[in-house]
Amino acid sequence: MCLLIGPAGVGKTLLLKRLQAINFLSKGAVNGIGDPPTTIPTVGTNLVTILTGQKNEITVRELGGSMGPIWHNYLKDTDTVIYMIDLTNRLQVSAACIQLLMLLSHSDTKNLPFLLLFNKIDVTTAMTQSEVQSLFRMNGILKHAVQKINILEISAKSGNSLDKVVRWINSNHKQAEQS
Ligand SMILES: Nc1nc2c(ncn2[C@@H]2O[C@H](COP(=O)(O)OP(=O)(O)OP(=O)(O)O)[C@@H](O)[C@H]2O)c(=O)[nH]1
Ligand SMILES: [Mg+2]
Repeated sequence: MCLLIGPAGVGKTLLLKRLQAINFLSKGAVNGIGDPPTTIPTVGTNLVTILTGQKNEITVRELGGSMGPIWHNYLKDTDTVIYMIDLTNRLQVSAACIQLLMLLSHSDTKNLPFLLLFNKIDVTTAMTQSEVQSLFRMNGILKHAVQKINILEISAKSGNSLDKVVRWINSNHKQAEQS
């Protein structure tokens, strides 16, 4: 199972709705993706199954932003972690950074592939690469982390790069689970 974490309002539920509604395996799927469906803040967790290959389905568990402090209770069945950050929310940066560092330093995550998602790149006031670099000290975080970390800039609203998210989930998912 893939665990999707991040502070409140970063776009986790919208991402899952998009991944469920759109088949990103077929070329050109992102064209005409349509208006984003409405979301409400997630209470507890939100379990969603998405198609990641012609015959592959993977379950993703969103932990609502308010569940932040107890994320470690959900690591047991987790084989990949996605951490989402809102590029438009500068007030949330320090909390997001602390939570990310706690996740990366927890002993139970040391063998788990990590995907860092910077969401809402469709917004013109979104933080730029260099702002992210200085506010989050990304180089330092990546240098000291033991996990394999990939980074994507996406828009759950416009659909930008969501196909890459699906591919990442699929290729980092542990097939051994079933055997
Ligand atoms: N402009 C823009 N808005 C987005 C994007 N992704 C999500 N949103 C909006 O951000 C708000 C919060 O989205 P949610 O998906 O509910 O956020 P969440 O991370 O699930 O929040 P919690 O469940 O409370 O932790 C909604 O109004 C979304 O429409 C994006 O890529 N661009
Ligand atoms: Mg949610």
